[in-house]
Amino acid sequence: PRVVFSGIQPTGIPHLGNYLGALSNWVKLQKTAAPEDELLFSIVGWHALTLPQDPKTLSDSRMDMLATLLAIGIDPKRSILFHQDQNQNHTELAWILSCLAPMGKLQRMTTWKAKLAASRNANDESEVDESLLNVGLFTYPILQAADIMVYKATHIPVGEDQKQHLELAKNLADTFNRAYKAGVFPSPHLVTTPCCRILSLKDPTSKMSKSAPDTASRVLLTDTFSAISLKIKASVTDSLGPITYDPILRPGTSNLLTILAACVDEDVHSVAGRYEGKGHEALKGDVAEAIEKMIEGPRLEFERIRGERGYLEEVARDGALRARERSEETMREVRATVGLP
Ligand code: AQP
Repeated sequence: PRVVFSGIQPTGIPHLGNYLGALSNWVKLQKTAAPEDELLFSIVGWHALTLPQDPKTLSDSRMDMLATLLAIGIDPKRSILFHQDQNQNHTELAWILSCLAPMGKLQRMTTWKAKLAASRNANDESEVDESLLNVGLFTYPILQAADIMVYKATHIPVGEDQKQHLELAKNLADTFNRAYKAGVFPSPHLVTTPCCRILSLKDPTSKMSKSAPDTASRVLLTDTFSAISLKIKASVTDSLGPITYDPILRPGTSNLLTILAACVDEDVHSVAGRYEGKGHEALKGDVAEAIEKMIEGPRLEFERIRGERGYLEEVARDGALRARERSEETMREVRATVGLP
C-alpha cells in the first residue's frame, strides 16, 4: 500500500497556482487511491515561521486553510487532515535527522542559495536584513524530510520546485538506514502533478505566490467572479497581436492560456488554437469565466464551513490525534534504533 503525504503552509488563502499545481491533485489522489492506501495532508505551520508572520494573521490563516482544504473536497474521514504544529513528533525526528544531515548539502539547496544571493545583492550593507537569513530557513528542508518520514510516506505529490527537497529526504532516509544498519525508512517518491507552474498576473517572470505584496498578482480560491474578472482583465500581457502560445516571448499571454487549459482540462496547444486571430479581450473574458466555473463550488463551500468553528476544531482535534498515533509507531522504532528508547 502507498502512504501519500503532502503539505501546504498556512500563509494565506490558496491561489490558483496552489490549486492547479498541488491541491486539486490531492483531491484526485484521494478519489483514485486504493482502499488500503493511506493519505495524509498537513497544514505546515512551523514552516510558515521561517518568514516573519503576524501571530493573529497566522492563527486566522491556519483555520482558513483547514476550511479551504475541506471546501475543495479533502475528506477528513478518508484522509488524515491535520496541523503539523499539533504533532511534536515532526520536530523530534527533524532534530535526529539534523544530526545526520551534512551542512554542505543544505548549502546547495536552491531555495537557500536564492535567499542568500538576494541578501548579498542588496546595494547597501545596511539593507541586508540578517533576521531573514535565519537558521530555520536554512534547515527547513530537514523538517520537510521529517514531515514525510515520520509517517514512512512513500508517495509525495508536490510541485517540480520541491524536487531537490525530496531528494534530500530520500538521502536522509538512506543515511539513517545505513548509519544504524536498520531498514526503518522507505524511500519516498515524487508524484509529479499533471499541471503546471502558474505565473504571477502582474509579473509573469515569477510564480504566483501567496506572499507576494501585490494582491492583484493572484486569484484566490475565495475570490468572487467580479474580483476574478478585474484581476484577469488587469493582468500583464503584451501587444504582440493575436493570441499565440509562446511561454518565452509571451509569458503573460501564455500564462492565461495555461490557466484556461488547466481549468477546462485540455491541452494548452489546442486551447490556443481556438484563439487564432483573436485578441486579449476575448481570451481574458473566457479565462475569468473558466476560473469562476471551477472555483464557484469550493468558494461557496468555504463560506459555509468557515463559520462552523466547532466543526473545524473537531476536524483539527481528530486529525492531530490520528497523526500523533500514526507517527508514534515510527518514533518508538526510531528512538530504540538510535539508543534513546
Ligand atoms: N505558482 C504556482 N504554480 C503551481 N504550483 C504552485 N505551488 C505554489 N505556487 C505555485 C505549489 O503549491 C503547494 C503548496 O505551496 P506552499 O504553500 O507550501 O508553499 P509555496 O510553494 O512557497 O507557495 P506560495 O504560494 O508561493 O506560498 P508562499 O508565498 O507563502 O511561499 C506546493 O506543492 C507548491 O509546489
